[in-house]
Amino acid sequence: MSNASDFTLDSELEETADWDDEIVESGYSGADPEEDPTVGAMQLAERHQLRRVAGLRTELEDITEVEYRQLRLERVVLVGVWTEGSVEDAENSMAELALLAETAGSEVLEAIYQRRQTPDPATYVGRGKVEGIAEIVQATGADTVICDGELAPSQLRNLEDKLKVKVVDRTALILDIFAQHARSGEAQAQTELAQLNYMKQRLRGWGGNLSRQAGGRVAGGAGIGGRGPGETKIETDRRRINTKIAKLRRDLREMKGTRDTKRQERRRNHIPSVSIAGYTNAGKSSLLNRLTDAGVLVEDSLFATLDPTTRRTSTADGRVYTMSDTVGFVRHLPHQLVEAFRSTLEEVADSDLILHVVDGSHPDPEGQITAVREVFAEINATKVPELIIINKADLADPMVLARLRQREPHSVVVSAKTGDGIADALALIEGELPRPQVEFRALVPYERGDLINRLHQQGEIASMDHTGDGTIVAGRANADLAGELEAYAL
Ligand SMILES: Nc1nc2c(ncn2[C@@H]2O[C@H](COP(=O)(O)OP(=O)(O)OP(=O)(O)O)[C@@H](O)[C@H]2O)c(=O)[nH]1
Ligand SMILES: [Mg+2]
Repeated sequence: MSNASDFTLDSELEETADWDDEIVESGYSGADPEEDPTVGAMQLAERHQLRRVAGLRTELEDITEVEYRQLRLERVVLVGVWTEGSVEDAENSMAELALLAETAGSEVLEAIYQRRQTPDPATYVGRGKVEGIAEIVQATGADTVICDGELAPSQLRNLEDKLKVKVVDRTALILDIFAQHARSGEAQAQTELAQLNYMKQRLRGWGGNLSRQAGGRVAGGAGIGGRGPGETKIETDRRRINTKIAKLRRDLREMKGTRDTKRQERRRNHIPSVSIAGYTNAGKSSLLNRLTDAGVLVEDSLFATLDPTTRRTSTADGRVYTMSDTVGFVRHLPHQLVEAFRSTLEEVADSDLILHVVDGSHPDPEGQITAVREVFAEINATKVPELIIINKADLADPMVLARLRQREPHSVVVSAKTGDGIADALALIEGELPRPQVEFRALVPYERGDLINRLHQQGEIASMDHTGDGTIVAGRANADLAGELEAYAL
């Protein structure tokens, strides 16, 4: 590696142009601040204003020595390590990191990635490349470097020592976006839980310092009497984090209880449920609005929706079912978030049908599908029937749409924006809803109008005739309702 004194980035880049672990500068250079604000940008302004006042909601003022920094991201340089796949994959990954950074409110000044077999265990990028990055950081006046992965605490520390600016990883960035976007008590608690779990692993000096200060005790175990006066600050911090985590888990269990009750009620009434899931920004909320007039927040931003919204709707023939929008997924969704949002995600696993929304205009829609299915597997949702909704047909390349249709035959192409394909999608959804199991034919007296009403909402009516003695009706109903109709069976 070059000496600091005679090091220049240009010669380094030239010298190493053919090396396997070259630094590649991607074309991405952030949003143009001179541009006229778009409607989307104006909608975003509200969120940015909010975050300036609030900062990180889970700021732990009472816990000292916490490695987790407030992400006052302003001017950032993105750094990635590209280990597999094509150049295009690497650039897509960096473009996504840039979008995430901008969603968090920062301005992206530069994006650099390095090709390596694996990230360097000490410094993430190759040790020889850290200086090059330091030079770029200085030249651009950046105050933060964001690395495209989940880094070990020691990697973050080593990089900060060398780069002299704040270094954060992709996981911290996503957690920060979630903290900014969480509205309901439940989403806030879930996000805070994920942040605390992330922080817990990053207490300064965790490990090394602890064993030193504990006065000769073997590293890895506090030993007898470890809770006494010899207890380190780090250990106190850790204990306080654990206490907070335990409280959040209790609160979340309570909130889950309320939700479970609602869900059981739906089950008892045999109301089928449809979940809308998919990659973040694919158009899930737009689709829910289009399909049910839900009026849910739609934003050209990543992770706009954190709070699931459920709407009652009905089929063309009047059967009631519910449709829910949920939190979006992303490649390598931090496991802390999957854990914390488990109860929200359980609803997806528990539904009767998943509408898996894919953005047909995205540069890598197949990659999105794969990433989303990985999360389905993690939350045990793979057994739920899945209908792929290829969205943004108005923007997408028809060739790409054809390619996706071929790969995913059980799919429908729509535009939530123009309404194209929405009628087809609805027909497919209705066809996929679970059918009531029991066939019946009955003469229902006119004073039992309540049964006919329930049949309209929960059953399938094949024929209905009004006669002098009552209504002769035939069709399918769920077991409960069929049981009640038994008394009037023909
Ligand atoms: N051109 C076009 N834009 C669309 C379409 N559907 C959604 N959008 C836009 O895509 C962006 C994201 O839409 P949302 O509905 O918020 O996406 P989401 O999947 O709910 O996103 P998150 O909640 O952030 O995960 C918004 O700017 C929408 O206006 C479409 O069919 N065509
Ligand atoms: Mg949404």
